[in-house]
Amino acid sequence: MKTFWRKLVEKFTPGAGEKVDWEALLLEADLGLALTERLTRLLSDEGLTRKPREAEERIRQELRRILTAHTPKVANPERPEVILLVGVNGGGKTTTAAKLAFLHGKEGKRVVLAAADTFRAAAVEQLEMWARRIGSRFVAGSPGADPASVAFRAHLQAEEEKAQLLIVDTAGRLATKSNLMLEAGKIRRTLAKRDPEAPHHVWLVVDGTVGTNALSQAAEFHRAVGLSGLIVTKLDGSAKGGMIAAVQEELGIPTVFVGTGEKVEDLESFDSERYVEEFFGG
Ligand SMILES: Nc1nc2c(ncn2[C@@H]2O[C@H](COP(=O)(O)OP(=O)(O)OP(=O)(O)O)[C@@H](O)[C@H]2O)c(=O)[nH]1
Ligand SMILES: [Mg+2]
Repeated sequence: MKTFWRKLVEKFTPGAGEKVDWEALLLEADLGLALTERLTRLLSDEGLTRKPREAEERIRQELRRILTAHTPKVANPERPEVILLVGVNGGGKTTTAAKLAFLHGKEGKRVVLAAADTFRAAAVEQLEMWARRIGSRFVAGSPGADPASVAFRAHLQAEEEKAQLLIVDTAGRLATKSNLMLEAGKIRRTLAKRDPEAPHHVWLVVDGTVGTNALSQAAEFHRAVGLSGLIVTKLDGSAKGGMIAAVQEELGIPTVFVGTGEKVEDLESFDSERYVEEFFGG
């Protein structure tokens, strides 16, 4: 996502001394309608629309402010911290589950990976293969089993084994499939029966290359299951990443990690300072 900003500024500046079309530029940077409108109004109110340098600085300031407005929740160390991953097909949930397990495993935590995607046999095998490679514990259900029961059993096992972290991978689903969205809600409620604080995190995994479509995905999943964070994957590709600020602005959901490749180590904690710098071209 490193050089798109300069290209957009060029594209939307008709000529020397002329007005930059900020609205079109910001929309194309995937900042979404609400944030784009607010920023455009701000630039115009402050008389910056014809001053590209100052305008850019003002946008930079505003993005920084939006993105540093959150503080992560601290989990109770007595019980396993539970991460539930949800999202549409192919966003990168299973890969991200493995990446998270690897990251926390490196910190010395005992991690259990649960394959609550009982829809596709290949999905279970995919996670099992990762678990074996990373050295994480692995829990799965039989094909067609209730995903909520897999999550329940995985929590039981994580507690028995005194694991510090349980990561629950789920089947990809479209928000329009109401039965599947209800299923995601059921997984969430079932985990809460084991521990009222669980799941501590419900993170939506979205493919960064889908642009502002990520915003509608986030809105729909948030309505159905309630999200506490966003993981944006495939930022190593053509993604502009503007949706990270858009989702924070419109839904108040912080981005917690970003995926930067297909390898297990290609996951980074979201760093808002770095994000803002890279957004404008590093
Ligand atoms: N380049 C790149 N590829 C990624 C990243 N994260 C995941 N992928 C790839 O995206 C594809 C889909 O990833 P999965 O983890 O299987 O996605 P999923 O959300 O579990 O998919 P379903 O289970 O079908 O819903 C795989 O080929 C991954 O290697 C990333 O950060 N960068
Ligand atoms: Mg998967």
